[in-house]
Amino acid sequence: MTDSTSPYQGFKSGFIAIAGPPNVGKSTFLNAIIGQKISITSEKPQTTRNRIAGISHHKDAQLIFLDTPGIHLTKKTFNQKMVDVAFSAINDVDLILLMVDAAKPAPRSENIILERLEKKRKPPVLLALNKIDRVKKPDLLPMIDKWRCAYPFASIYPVSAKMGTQMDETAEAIKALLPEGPPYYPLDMVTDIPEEFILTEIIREKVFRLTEEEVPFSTAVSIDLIEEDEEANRVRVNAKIHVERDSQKKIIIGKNGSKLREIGKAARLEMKRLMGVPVYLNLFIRVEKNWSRDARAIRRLGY
Ligand SMILES: Nc1nc2c(ncn2[C@@H]2O[C@H](COP(=O)(O)OP(=O)(O)OP(=O)(O)O)[C@@H](O)[C@H]2O)c(=O)[nH]1
Ligand SMILES: [Mg+2]
Repeated sequence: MTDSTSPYQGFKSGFIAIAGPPNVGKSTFLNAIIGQKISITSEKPQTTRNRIAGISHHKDAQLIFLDTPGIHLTKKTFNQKMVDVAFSAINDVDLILLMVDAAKPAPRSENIILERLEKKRKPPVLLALNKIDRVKKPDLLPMIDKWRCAYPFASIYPVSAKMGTQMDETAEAIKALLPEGPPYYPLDMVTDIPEEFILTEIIREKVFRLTEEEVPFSTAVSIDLIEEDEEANRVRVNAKIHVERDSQKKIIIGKNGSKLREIGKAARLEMKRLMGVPVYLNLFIRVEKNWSRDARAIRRLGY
């Protein structure tokens, strides 16, 4: 209901943390609801490592979504850091969008999330059952009933971030749950992350998608140079791929440099799409022994 005495005239705004276990489609959902790719995605878990804001502008609302790393049980220093990032992002928001994979039986990590939320009992939690394109219709209602018993959710929405199913409906439900407030960000802003960070993420995504086993998880990327060459109408980017072992460096380079070329080409094309000009990308590989176990190295690499 619109309160005529409200300074915001019914305009809704607020922060929504997208949280949940790894690989359930949180980043895919963020990109779909923003209508632009700002957060990297992959078939592997633990793709997202930082809190990434995406701003969705409506005529009567501004929804600021925070994509977060997947919450999971772990003993590894770096993974624990990622989980901490996720929990700290859900601390200070107006709404939590808890996302789970509807096509999978619930793993334990959902329980640790619900237990934490239970203790706080605020803010409201909207449950999104994602990947319903993979669920048989008759299975859906019993699943919703099961979740309804697990926690007092503000509402439950079956969605498919990949297919774009029920996205508008979910956005409307989110809007209804937000307080009235001002638009916090300028109307042309879609994210708060700097371009340099997006470039590192693009490269990291290609490593995630094009390498296997422990290699993606041992990879971090840093940018050494972004230089606009106005005359040639292109941008030069020098970046470093950090890995933990010599064997991983070999894998990323590949036979006669083929893997590195593949990573470079995929990254370059996406950078061109993002920046609107051709990109000349130079990739270097550096072995930083066991960086993911060393808190200082983790910080140095931007986490
Ligand atoms: N079938 C199907 N696949 C989906 C859907 N949404 C996401 N995916 C796929 O699920 C995988 C994981 O997606 P991400 O968006 O990277 O998942 P995430 O939750 O952000 O993962 P982390 O960052 O690792 O926690 C990718 O292969 C996506 O294409 C969906 O609605 N349906
Ligand atoms: Mg993600």
